Amino acid sequence: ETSRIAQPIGSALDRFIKNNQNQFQYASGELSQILRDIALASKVVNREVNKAGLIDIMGAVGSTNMAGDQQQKLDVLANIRFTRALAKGGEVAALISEESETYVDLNNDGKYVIAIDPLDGSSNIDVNVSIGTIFSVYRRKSPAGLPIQEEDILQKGSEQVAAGYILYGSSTMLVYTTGYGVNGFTYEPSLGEYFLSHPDMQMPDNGKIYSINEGLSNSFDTSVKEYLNDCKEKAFTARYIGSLVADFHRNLLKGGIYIYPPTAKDPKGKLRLMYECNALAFVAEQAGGKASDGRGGRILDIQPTGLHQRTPFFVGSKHMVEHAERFA
Ligand code: P6P
Repeated sequence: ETSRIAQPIGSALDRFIKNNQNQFQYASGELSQILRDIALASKVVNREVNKAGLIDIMGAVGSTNMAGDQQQKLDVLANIRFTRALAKGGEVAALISEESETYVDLNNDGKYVIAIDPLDGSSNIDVNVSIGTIFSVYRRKSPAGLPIQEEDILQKGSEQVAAGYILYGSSTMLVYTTGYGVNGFTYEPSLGEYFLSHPDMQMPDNGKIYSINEGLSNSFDTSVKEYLNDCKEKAFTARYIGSLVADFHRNLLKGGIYIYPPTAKDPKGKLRLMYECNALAFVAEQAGGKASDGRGGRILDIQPTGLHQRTPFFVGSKHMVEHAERFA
């Protein structure tokens, strides 16, 4: 394993973006500005997540979000931070967020649309388990300067021009793709900078880790039950953190599959297409992995019909997803 020496001190993320400008749509630097805005907001959220136990921002605010989750104070804080950072950048026309029922108009002159889950898995904060931010970037279809149209908002995942996540874990990482591979940056809080720690991330083609909430298995389709039995016959390892970004990230590094299948409670699956699955599907494919609905339907090909629609989600090592699909 070559030692991953972090880049020299200085805004390594900025330098990486500048050096890879050709990988960003339109060399005008708008997309790279969006990534800088997201990185900046993540530094503020990281600080708030890390001190959540110390000040009264724990617990629920007594309202629920579109996922039906008890809105955590940090959910709301994170949504404000990312919305503000993206609004200030001026490049974003509209924002789709788990925390908002409708999309948020930011700037008609903006050329991009962002879908974001500002803090996924936030119910884990109280028990100090890793959580994440998930984001997708789309170019708007309608001309800049006009009001946002539905065609700008309900775009297939294959239309993403960038996507990624921030994992607030034992260390905080920013992992993203602009369609030219996947790169991981580790945050150094004492310097307030992200450093390129995982260049050109590749998801192992195969693996022996499966991530699924087996507590719900009585309501799984037979095909999922049969696949899980196959994993157990092969003595695979069950790892389920209950925080999508953390489970996804571990599988990206070590190989594995994450499954959120249809259940009695969520017949279409629990996870949201626009701001959870599409981004991770783009990252997975760019790292050599696969993301489907478990029946051969490519996540990135799904034409959305609603901002908060759900989809079954099978994502991870290519051969593991393909094998799981054979049981369907
Ligand atoms: P369950 C968190 O609420 C989340 O959206 C994902 O981060 C996580 O993988 C999943 O839901 C956990 O859901 O039903 O297993 O508790």
